[in-house]
Amino acid sequence: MTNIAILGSTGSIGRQTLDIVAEYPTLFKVALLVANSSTDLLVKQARQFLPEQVIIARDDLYPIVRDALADLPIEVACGAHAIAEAVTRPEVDTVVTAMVGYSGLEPTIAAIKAGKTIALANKETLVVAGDLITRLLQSSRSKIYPVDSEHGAFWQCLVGERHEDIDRLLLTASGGPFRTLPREQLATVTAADALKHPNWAMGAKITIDSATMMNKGFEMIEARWLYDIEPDRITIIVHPQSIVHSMVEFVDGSVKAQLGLPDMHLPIRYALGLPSGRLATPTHRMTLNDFATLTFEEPDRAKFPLIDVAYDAARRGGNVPCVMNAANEIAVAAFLKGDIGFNDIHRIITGTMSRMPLIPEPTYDDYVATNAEARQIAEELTTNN
Ligand code: MN3
Repeated sequence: MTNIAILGSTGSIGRQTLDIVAEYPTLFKVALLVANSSTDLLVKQARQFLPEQVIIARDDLYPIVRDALADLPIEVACGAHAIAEAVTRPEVDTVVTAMVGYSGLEPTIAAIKAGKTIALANKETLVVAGDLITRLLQSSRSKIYPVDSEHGAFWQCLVGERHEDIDRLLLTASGGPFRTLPREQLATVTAADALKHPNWAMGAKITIDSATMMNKGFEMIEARWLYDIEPDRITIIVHPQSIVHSMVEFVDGSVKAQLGLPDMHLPIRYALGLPSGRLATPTHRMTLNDFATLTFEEPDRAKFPLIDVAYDAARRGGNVPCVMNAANEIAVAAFLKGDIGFNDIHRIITGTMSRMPLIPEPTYDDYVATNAEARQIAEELTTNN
């Protein structure tokens, strides 16, 4: 029996993780549920899965959750520090990090230091501080298993392979909702347009990241740290059907691909099965006849300039990807509110990156300070628009 902590249980990945827990009641038990602000769903999940502890991140919502669970023997807490403490408790084996953005960093570090297994859905953790996380993993018995479909695909393609036999990683991308839209029209698209993802049902933030293709830049950086491959050996390929979840090309010219339906339950199930093996399921079979045509194309780097911004940030390293991530969080939130246009996201990110000094080898405190400062600059660029 594996005891699971789910950080971000009311979001898309969190809810699908609970589907898997319910599917295998003899394998998994929920030890901890954490949500940012969705109190009703958090309470409902707590009543169904009966964890030892429930945490609501926002302090002001604490009384609502506490009162709603008062009749049950569930400990209720609030705030970021409670989350970082809870993931280190002995009753937790695996931490599913499915919260949004920078907030994933602190609890992930705490969980690694405590030797927990991490099922990593919060890619921003590796974007912001991949070097720090990698160093911490080297001095811990903690393991990171990726929940992202592309990185789960790399994992599966690399089973039984030697690191020196990898030539490059081929990172597939759906291309998002604006793949075929003429570039001139991007200036006037709305948040509602951007939220219509063609293949994947996801949360709002990652869906906008997918529309700008910042998400693919993040995933390139995530892969760089997970698989110890330089950014220039990771190639983004647009594959609109999202059936090939990613590929690895080896030094002999052979390419391995992992295929599956575009359903996040698959990579979550695979990550939760590691390191033992795959979790059998009667559902989710793919009929290849339904996908007789699989197509691949180059990403349009002029239309989606954040791809090159991400490669540039990855090559420069240090605190640069942290700055990029912070500015992106501010810009995406402003775009979702309708305060800025789609192309302003790129303007705010590059504007923030040009104003922030490089710290080549940041400490954890440097990352905290960089994140705060970059957010402030990005806010200024958002309002002076
Ligand atoms: Mn992905």
